[in-house]
Amino acid sequence: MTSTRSLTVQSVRARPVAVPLQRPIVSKVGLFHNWPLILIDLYTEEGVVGHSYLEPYLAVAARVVVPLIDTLGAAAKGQPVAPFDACRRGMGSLHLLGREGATLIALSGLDMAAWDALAQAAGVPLAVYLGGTVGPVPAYNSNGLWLGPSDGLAEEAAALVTEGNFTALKLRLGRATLAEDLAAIAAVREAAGASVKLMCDFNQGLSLGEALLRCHGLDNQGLEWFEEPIAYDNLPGYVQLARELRTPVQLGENFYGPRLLYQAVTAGAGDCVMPDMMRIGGVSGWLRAAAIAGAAGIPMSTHLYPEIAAHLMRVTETAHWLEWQDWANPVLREPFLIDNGQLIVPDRPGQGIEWNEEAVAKYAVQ
Ligand code: SMN
Ligand code: MG
Repeated sequence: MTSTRSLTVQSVRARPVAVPLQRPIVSKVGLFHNWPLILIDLYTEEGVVGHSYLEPYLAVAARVVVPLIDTLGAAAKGQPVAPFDACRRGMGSLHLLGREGATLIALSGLDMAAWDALAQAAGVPLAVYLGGTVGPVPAYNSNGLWLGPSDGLAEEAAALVTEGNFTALKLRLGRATLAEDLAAIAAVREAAGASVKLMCDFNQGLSLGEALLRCHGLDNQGLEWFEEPIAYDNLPGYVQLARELRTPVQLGENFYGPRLLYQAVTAGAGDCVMPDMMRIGGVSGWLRAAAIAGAAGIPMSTHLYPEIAAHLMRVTETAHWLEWQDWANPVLREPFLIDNGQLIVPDRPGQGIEWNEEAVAKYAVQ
């Protein structure tokens, strides 16, 4: 007996775009004026089209990731839309290229589109399809406060709070001196209000020795967390930082797959985790990672991808903070809404995203 709700893959389309950023990213991972996205559409024989996007940081990444998506999509033609099966098959076919990097990024993009298609076919929001409900998700505004000149921080902090009545902001740290980091925190607090929570992100910019000095120097600042002070895969270094510091140590946006999260959690390398959808393995990878974090009692936050991440936070046992960035808004027909510092999961089938095709044509990358 075949289920009336089963879906079959017909084809996959992946289109690179580069959207303008309202506030350029000035960070230890690079300077960006535009933000590249890869828009994925998964067409099914039943007429449902699953959507997802990837944020590969570098425009050049599309040259590697798009052909991988095309290859996986062609191989999936005629197969049921079954993300866990597709993940196993995809890994099996691509493992010779390695299980991480572009391989997992391409698989994650297809995985998110597949879950979107399934929830759409069921006629319910993804959060509901996964056994949860739609509603608000506590978010912090991560749209600014980069490592640019510090004299602009106060004004920007005030504007970032106002954008959605936010109660929490992320500030990038790791300036030349401890005094400069302390001054940046003071300027943001003064402008945003003392009650606003501050996450801080070093983007792996410090050596272990520098991180120990800098983070001890900032440990009395009441920051929400120290994110990625050192290279993401230096787990012994993270163990030491987490042991020595009172401020929670946050990492995870660079974990490729749930196994790396498992290794970090079991090693005690950090106090909280924040997987990234394109590296953890899409929705399937997130669900597996969330089970590990939940069993360990480790708070789990999101990294980028606020729309699909919001659905997942509604079903994540140790859900902590959603990272809000509006960077995909220019190509979304109906951007998600923020209300009182919370991202509202819309009551629409699937993930709830459709492309604004005029904008997609405008920002297309050839
Ligand atoms: C970040 C994200 C995207 C670009 C640069 C830096 C950062 C974060 O690591 O966590 O938001
Ligand atoms: Mg980060």
